[in-house]
Order: sequence, then structure tokens, then C-alpha cells
Amino acid sequence: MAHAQTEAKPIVDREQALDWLRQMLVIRRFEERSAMLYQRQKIGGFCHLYSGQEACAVGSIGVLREDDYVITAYRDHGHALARGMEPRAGMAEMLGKASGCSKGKGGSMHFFQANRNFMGGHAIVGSHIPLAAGMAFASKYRGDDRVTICFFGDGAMDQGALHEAFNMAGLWKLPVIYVVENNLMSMGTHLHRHSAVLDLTQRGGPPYGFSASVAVDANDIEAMAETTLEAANRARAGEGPTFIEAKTYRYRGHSMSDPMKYRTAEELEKARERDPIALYEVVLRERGWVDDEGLELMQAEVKELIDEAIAHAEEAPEPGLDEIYTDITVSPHIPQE
Ligand SMILES: Cc1ncc(C[n+]2csc(CCOP(=O)(O)OP(=O)(O)O)c2C)c(N)n1
Repeated sequence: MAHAQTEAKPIVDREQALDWLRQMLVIRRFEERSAMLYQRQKIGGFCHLYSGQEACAVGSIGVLREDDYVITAYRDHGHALARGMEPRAGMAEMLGKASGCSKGKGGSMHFFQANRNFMGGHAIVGSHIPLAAGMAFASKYRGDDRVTICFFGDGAMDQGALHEAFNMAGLWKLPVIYVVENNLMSMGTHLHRHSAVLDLTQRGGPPYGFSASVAVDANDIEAMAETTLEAANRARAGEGPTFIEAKTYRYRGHSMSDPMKYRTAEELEKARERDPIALYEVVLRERGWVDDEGLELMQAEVKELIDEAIAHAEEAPEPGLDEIYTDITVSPHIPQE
């Protein structure tokens, strides 16, 4: 049983809190079922699970506006679902079906939903970090007050693209929030083996003149929400970017093919004692906002939602051959007969 460690005063009302708990449960179940489908070879390509990190996506995206931009790396299911993607569009994408969010052509690493300003999962480590600066630049150029939030892993801290983009974001005071989800691992390489400085808030914000650089316990969903809200307020007020080191942990291997030999069962067990979903359930019980019956009902609803998404995905058609060149490149480069 997890113990509540959050002291944060509620920044949300009951309805919002229950919605966040539900979203975390949806992400967890979506991925557990995806893992099963992967093992049954229903899902092709790479598949990176987010289990253990749910509070990071739900808490941060949950305080943003619908017109703000969200962009992430390849561990993207959690961010997409937190942004409101329908599980059936996500699951169909996992199975490579035409009704998937990227028409079945992107797969697990390339969820995308422009009408929710979810600007995608990106497979090349660090590649989307300059894109986030570009989106934030566009907001500033247009004179609107939209914010861009960009998620990446601790491994991306070493990419040159990150440092080039951070320099421009700081220089031009762009309205962007950069969130490193520090789950301690870059594939099987521990942070202390790829970074001389372990306090990422020192590497992320200060060298580039960001308005703030803060570390947060990202298993505490409300702490994550509060930190993000403050960052968004600063960005909208023209104060420029914030760097957030979201301290978290992933339960699964890097991808489905990772046997996790770099980690002990004890380490995993210890991490699970601070499971973000269990922690939040305890908090909400203590506030009297949920009880056994409410939780059971919520779990049953989430199960049904994911069951339905899988049934839809299994039955949906594959993309037709005529889709082979669509959405791949701009029209002049499509081969002509
Ligand atoms: C430029 C580039 N180099 C290497 C890879 C192979 N690769 C895929 S994921 C990964 C590790 C990244 O770890 P991290 O950024 O910490 O993210 P996490 O998987 O923990 O979410 C690597 C090296 C890649 N996709 N792109």
C-alpha cells in the first residue's frame, strides 16, 4: 500500500481531481493491454511504455489551455491520452489501422492529433526540442499568449539540438516549458554514467537565462500541476521559458524488447511503493473525495473504455495502398507515373 507523501494543498476541485485520477488509470490500462497485444504480435515496430510516469503528463497537461501546444518524444501514449486523445484512436494506431490517430502509419512512437494541438511523438532523441522552440516562436510572433510544453527524457539532455534550442528560447524569451522526465535511465544507461552533473536543473535552465529551473517530485500529481501552472503563467506574462526536472521512474524496460538486466527487483519494488496512481488515491480518500465504491466504479468504466478501444482497433481496416504516399512529403515530391 502506498503512503501519501504529498503535502500540497489542493489546486483542484473534486471533479477535476477525479478526472485526473481517471486519466492516469486510462493510461495505465491502455499500456498494460498494449503490452499484451504486443506479445501476441498484434502491434509491430517499437513500443515504449510510460507506466510509472503517468502523473507527469496528466498533472502538467491538465493545467494548460486547449490551445496550448504539446509535443513529446517516442514514449508518447501518456501525453496523447492526457491531451484528450480517444483511446480508440490511440489503440487503432498501435495496431496500424486506418482509424488510428496517424492513419495507422505512425505507430506507437508517432501519435499525432493536430486538432488538439498535440504535435506528436518524435522518435529521434532530442529532435522535437527545436520544434517546440519554433512553435513557441510562432506564438510570440503572432502575438498570442499560447504556451508550448515539450517533454523529453534525461538521455536527451546530452543532445546538441537541446542546447541550441535552449539558447534561442532563453535569448528570445519564448513561451515554452521544457520538461525533462528524469526516469534515471537512457535505455539501459543510468544518469550517473552519461551526465557529469546529476542535478539537471543546473544543466537545463541557468546557462540559458530561463526564467526558472525547478525540480519536482513528478509522482505527486498536484505538485507537478502547480509547478507547470506557475511556468505557464510566467510564459504568458512574457517572462520566457521554464525548465522543469520532473523526477520520476519507469517500471518497464526501455522498450518491449528490453529484459531490464540493469535493474534489481528490489529497486523496482521500492519504486512501486510510490506509485503515482496509488499515492493520489490515498490523497483523495483522505480528502473524502473518493471511496472504495467510487474507485471500483471508476476502474470498471476504464476497463470498459479500453476493451471497447481494442475491439474497435481489431476490427478496423488497415490503411489502403493509396495511402502509401499521403502525409509523407509535400506534393511536388510524390513520384509521378
Ligand atoms: C539521435 C538518436 N540517437 C539514438 C537513438 C536511440 N535511442 C532511442 S531511445 C534512446 C534513449 C533515450 O532515453 P531518454 O531520453 O532518457 O528517454 P526515456 O526513454 O527514458 O523516456 C536512445 C539512445 C535515437 N532514437 N535517436
